[in-house]
Amino acid sequence: MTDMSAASQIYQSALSIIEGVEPRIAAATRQELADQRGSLKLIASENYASLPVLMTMGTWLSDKYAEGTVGHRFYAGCQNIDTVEAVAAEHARELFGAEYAYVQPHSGIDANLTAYWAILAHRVETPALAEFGVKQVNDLSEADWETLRKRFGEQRMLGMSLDAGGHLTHGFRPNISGKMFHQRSYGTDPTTQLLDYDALAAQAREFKPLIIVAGYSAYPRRINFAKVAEIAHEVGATFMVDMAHFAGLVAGKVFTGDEDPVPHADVVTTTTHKSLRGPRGGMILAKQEYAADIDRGCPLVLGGPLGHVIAAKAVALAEARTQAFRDYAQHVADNAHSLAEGFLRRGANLVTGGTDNHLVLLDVTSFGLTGRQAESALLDAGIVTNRNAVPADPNGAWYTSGIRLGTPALTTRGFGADEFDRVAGLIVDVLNATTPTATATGAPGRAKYTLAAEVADRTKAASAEMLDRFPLYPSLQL
Ligand code: DSN
Repeated sequence: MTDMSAASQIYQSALSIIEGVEPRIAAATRQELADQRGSLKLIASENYASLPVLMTMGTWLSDKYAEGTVGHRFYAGCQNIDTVEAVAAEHARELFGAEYAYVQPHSGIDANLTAYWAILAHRVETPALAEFGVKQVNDLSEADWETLRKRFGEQRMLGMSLDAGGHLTHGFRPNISGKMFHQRSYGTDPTTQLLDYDALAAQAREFKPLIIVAGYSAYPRRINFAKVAEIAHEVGATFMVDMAHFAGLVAGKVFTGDEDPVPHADVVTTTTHKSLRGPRGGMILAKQEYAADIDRGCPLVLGGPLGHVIAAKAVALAEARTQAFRDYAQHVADNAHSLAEGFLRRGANLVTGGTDNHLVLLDVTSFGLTGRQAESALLDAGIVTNRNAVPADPNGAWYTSGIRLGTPALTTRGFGADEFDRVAGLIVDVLNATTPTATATGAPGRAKYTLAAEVADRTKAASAEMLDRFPLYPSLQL
């Protein structure tokens, strides 16, 4: 057990030392703690890492360059980073039952980019090298290299559409994946808003992608990964799952069997800081046949590994192996259910009519608001959320018609089903008290609004009562 009064002293001392060098950074760090303590954090992709995880990031492991992999580095003196990386990878393999784990990616985007290049290397580059009779790309003639570069650019990817809850890194134009691949999207059934596996299968048969990506950042339902794997393998695609949002539910054994992506996918990517509750970072799990290509991630795509963050990943993964974490993961899902029921009971509309994971997507059009207005009004009342498109969103990706809400962070503080039901009530009250401001022509605006001040005050008081009962880092006297 960590001596938490010692933790308090450590952070007090660290902040005083930082204050002596750059007081604005110490002040912003203190203020961030105060802000996080004082608001209802419902951003589905955020959490609060444990003090051991946070402390592990604040060390001289940051100072070492270690490009390469364990035991095979481009720098001397990497024995301690080797230990750190090997421990993190061992925990990841054992926790998720993966054949192989790569713990170096700095973020989810980096993990996906590394995975895509590894899949391209495995599926396109390696066969081309054999075809051209060489062992490595440097041995290719200029003409053969041009042929291979062209082949990289011809590959196809099938991913979930953004308005159904997919992620930019699944082949969309604002992300480099959209510039690398010809992309098509699969969506959800227009009536049920649930993933349409038959339509996905039909698209896969017609489009014949190199990669099918499953996973989401705003779809409030579980996915049957066994079914998608069957489709992918029928059409000869590599099946990749981006479990960034729900890795904690996989680690905590809430998603098992067909809902656990690891046994079914060829490659699984994730972040480590969302429901998994670790440091900010990324990770890749894969079948052994992809290991050698993923190991080339640094320096192929990634900058030097962050030893201090990989160490914190190891600590977080060790925490995720405990029964306490499994209980936490179950509470995350139970609390999302309670939040959803709270909305439905109060007459609000939810995309797909509910949730069975860690997030809820509230359609705010019935309140006469855009997602942007709802997001801002909720923030004025001390509730931190983010706006999100809903399927076939009439307000587009900027203003949107939805608010995405997740339970991982407040569940870490100790909120239970009753508190989440109350949170649903507070949100409905705020949205009912928010009125769009008309534009100069008299049409309803999409950004500006007014919120009744007494409702904002009442909401802050009700939130403060719950936040006081479930303090963040209670042993930290800062
Ligand atoms: N930023 C993460 C999220 O909010 O879902 C994913 O990119």
